[in-house]
Amino acid sequence: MHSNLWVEEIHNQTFGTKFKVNQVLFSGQSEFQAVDIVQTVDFGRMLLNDGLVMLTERDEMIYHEMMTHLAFFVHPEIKSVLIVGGGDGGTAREVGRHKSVERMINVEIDEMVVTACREHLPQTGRGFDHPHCEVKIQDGVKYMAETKEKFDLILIDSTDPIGPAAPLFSVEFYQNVNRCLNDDGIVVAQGEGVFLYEEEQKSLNSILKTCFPKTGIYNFSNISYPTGRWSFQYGSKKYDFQEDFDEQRLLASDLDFYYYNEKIHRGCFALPEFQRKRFS
Ligand code: AG3
Repeated sequence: MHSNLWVEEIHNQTFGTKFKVNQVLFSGQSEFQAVDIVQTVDFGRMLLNDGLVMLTERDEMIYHEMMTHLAFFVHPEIKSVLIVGGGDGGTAREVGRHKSVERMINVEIDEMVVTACREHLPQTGRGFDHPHCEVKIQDGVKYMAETKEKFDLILIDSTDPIGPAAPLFSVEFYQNVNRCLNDDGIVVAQGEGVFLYEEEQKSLNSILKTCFPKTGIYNFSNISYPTGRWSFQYGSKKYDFQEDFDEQRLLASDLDFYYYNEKIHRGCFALPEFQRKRFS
């Protein structure tokens, strides 16, 4: 037991989020990034890639539910899902809760993340055990450029646009995403932070607008990411996340959520004025 061990995510050398830690469970350097799993005192186990907080057990449900479930209550029947990134398994776990899903492929570039999470982060790692989930250790950009398969839903569960995830934030990548979506398909992507990531939010939004007729951004709050206010962004060929929300289907569903509900679905699109102006 270390008496004074902390991990700190520093943003821009000016702002930090700090967590007290009991124990380091895994620490490795892959071909792509540093991968650490630590036991925090108050927030369960935590995954960090290159020192950036990817998740904690205490609040990962918020991120993974908000990444996954809105699309499922907008599109009438999602049968095939591709996850790009998501090496911790949390997104696969949430997708696997929907009975309509017949096929789920999770393409993750870094095998070390998958192996370490399966061993040290079963809360999310067990997501990969779903019978329909196929994990491919492969570069998502290359996979997207080469695959002939089409999907109803593509989820881009990436880290920030630095390091291995940088090519995921490009028009070329989203043109391939568009090509691999069925005619009523949807893409949802990790949309960066509301307060400290203005440029990242803007650039992803303009990429999505270039590639899709319908786009949108929605917010959620968590503990773990810098400033605790974060977004997802979607691109869609047919459905609008607000107009085409099937509230009755959500109310009738027997899924039990930690964060997501019908009021959150409607409310998460309400952007503060400073953020709304970014996208006009
Ligand atoms: N994806 C990372 C979200 C961005 C976190 N950024 C940061 N801490 N600066 C999380 C992967 C969860 N499946």
